[in-house]
Amino acid sequence: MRAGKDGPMSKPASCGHCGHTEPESAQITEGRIALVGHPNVGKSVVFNRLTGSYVTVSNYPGTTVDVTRGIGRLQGRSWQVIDTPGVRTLSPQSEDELATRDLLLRERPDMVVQVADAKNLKSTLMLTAALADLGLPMVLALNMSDEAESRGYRCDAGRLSAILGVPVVETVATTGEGMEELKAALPRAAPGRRVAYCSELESALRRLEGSAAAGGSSRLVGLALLSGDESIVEFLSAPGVSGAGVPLRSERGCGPQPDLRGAPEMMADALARGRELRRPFVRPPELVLHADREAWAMGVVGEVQTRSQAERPGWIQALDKWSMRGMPGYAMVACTLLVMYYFVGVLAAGEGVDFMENTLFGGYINPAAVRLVKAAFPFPFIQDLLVGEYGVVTMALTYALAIVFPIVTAFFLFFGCLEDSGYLPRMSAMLDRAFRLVGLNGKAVIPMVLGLGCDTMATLSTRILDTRKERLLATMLLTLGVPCSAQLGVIMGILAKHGWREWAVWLAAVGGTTLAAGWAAAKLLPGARAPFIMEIPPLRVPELRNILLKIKVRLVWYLKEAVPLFILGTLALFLLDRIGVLQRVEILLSPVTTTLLGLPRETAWCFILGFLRRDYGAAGLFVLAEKGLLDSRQIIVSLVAITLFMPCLAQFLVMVRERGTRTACLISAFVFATAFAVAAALNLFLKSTNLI
Ligand SMILES: Nc1nc2c(ncn2[C@@H]2O[C@H](COP(=O)(O)OP(=O)(O)OP(=O)(O)O)[C@@H](O)[C@H]2O)c(=O)[nH]1
Ligand SMILES: [Mg+2]
Repeated sequence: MRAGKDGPMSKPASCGHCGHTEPESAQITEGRIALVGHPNVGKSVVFNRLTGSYVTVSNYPGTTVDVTRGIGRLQGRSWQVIDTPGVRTLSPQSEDELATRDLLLRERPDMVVQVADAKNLKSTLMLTAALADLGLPMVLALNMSDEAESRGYRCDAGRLSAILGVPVVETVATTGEGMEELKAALPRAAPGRRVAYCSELESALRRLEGSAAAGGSSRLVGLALLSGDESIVEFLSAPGVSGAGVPLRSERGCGPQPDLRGAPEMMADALARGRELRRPFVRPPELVLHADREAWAMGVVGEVQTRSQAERPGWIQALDKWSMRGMPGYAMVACTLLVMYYFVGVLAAGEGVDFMENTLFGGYINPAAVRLVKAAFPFPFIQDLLVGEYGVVTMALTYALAIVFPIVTAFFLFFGCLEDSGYLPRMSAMLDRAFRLVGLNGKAVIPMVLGLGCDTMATLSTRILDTRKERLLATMLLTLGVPCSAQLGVIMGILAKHGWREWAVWLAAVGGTTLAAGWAAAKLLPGARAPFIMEIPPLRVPELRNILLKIKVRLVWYLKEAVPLFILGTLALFLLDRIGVLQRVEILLSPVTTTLLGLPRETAWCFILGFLRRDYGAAGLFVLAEKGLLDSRQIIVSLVAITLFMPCLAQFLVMVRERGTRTACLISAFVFATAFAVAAALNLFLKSTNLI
């Protein structure tokens, strides 16, 4: 079974944060099952269970930001299973929610499995009501029933099923409990019983459905039109959309959809009618709808759920209590960063790299490779190509495997634990105030922290942000001031060998530049900052199996993506060196490297490699620093320049896809100029003050 994703990361294992491969679009399937539900309720775990593949699972809302498809054999038949980004309602607030809503409208999957958090039955049912308005056959999976039980919740699933008119199954996706029952319930999927809204809303809805224009609009589309949901207007107005199977009929089920291609007048009429019918409402229809669904959901909860004495709170609950409270909360953020520094910077980048580089590669692998190559190839050119100064083994593989590999392994381990613990959303809440300074809210902490893992993936995660301005700001700040795991590890490894002053200057230069750029851009860019709303998941002890799986997927991705680029860069350097161009490039760039930044000429190739991958450039500086070719001032200046440097190639390509070519080029040019301007100013400052 395999999985694929509708995104730039859809190539096999093209991103370490996703474990998906190409969709099996060619495979004939019975139909499509969409997994839909609130963020962070276990949809991706269910997807992995149904398809036998792996997509990223983490304990924070917004892990899945794009639609992922896989094939599952259920009840002896092949089905296409679709994992979707989490949605709170079917009136999308962000790009990831939009992807789910549009998928449901455009593709009309044959079945929807609503995956829900059994602890939050009221909000679950409010989404169930919206899905019933969509009219697709559905099954409700009350997931996380282990946690619900431990908190004293009991749900009468049979009674709930009778009320909703759909099969209801209690599951614990992480252990697989209830999964067989879920599979067995799929053939019984049925469209949910619709909620009867207040007469005002129902009559407006009838008039909208009855109008010639929206003669077939499903109840959900009608409600969206009445609610003034701008995204539905955009969706309906998009060329060719109606031909793609928008449910323009009021009947339930998933029968053939009418092809309304070439009916833009009908759309325009429906939109105008929606606007007209909104007018007589005293309270906005969307508020009326929300209140009606809430009242219905509360009534159902009262009928089917009971709560007994919950388990006594343990140490996790105590930690949870302190993690978002003033000083203890900030102290926990500082501790987390400190642990990361010691684990990744001191242990992995110091001890780990020292062992790999000097003992394993320096003592055994490289000398053996030199002997082998010299014996096998009596040609100096080949010998230099493989084991010379710019040799594939002695440079590319040594950098990739001896320097960067131990660092990324440690980082992925630390990061996996952080992701799965549920601490990231708590950190978001604590840092909300700081992020407001740069025109963002705490929600942006997630892409920013993910950027420390991989800026490319983090650029995709900006989809969880609510406004275009926030997505643009976050993309810019990720490119400018957030070093990826490998680069950060190398930087920490270099700085760990120096004193606190070097650390402080690097941090102040990078942090100060990022804050200043964010603050100025927030003032200049039009648009507003959305309020900070994020569900805080329970703190959990990370599951070892998931952490190991994530590390494996990410390391395979690193080896597949980074190592070839390291080899490519080294080959380019080797050839440039051979034809004498490298020295000329070093001379050509010396007005920048030597005069402006006060660095040795050799640093030029580190920056050139930085275009391919920033960690490769940083690894070059690491080696120059080890050889004693850089003094303290030069180390700080070069590290500040490479930290603020351009996005790597992969990040640039994702930026083009997400924000457009023009914006990606503008951001890159701005970041490039800022990196060198700040490094040059820092060089002058350090020279004149003798601070270091
Ligand atoms: N205790 C418990 N934890 C679960 C269960 N199902 C999932 N989880 C955990 O819940 C967290 C979220 O799981 P995901 O599968 O990433 O959730 P999702 O709905 O795909 O989340 P988004 O993609 O962010 O919308 C992870 O830490 C899972 O290990 C369950 O049944 N019980
Ligand atoms: Mg997910």
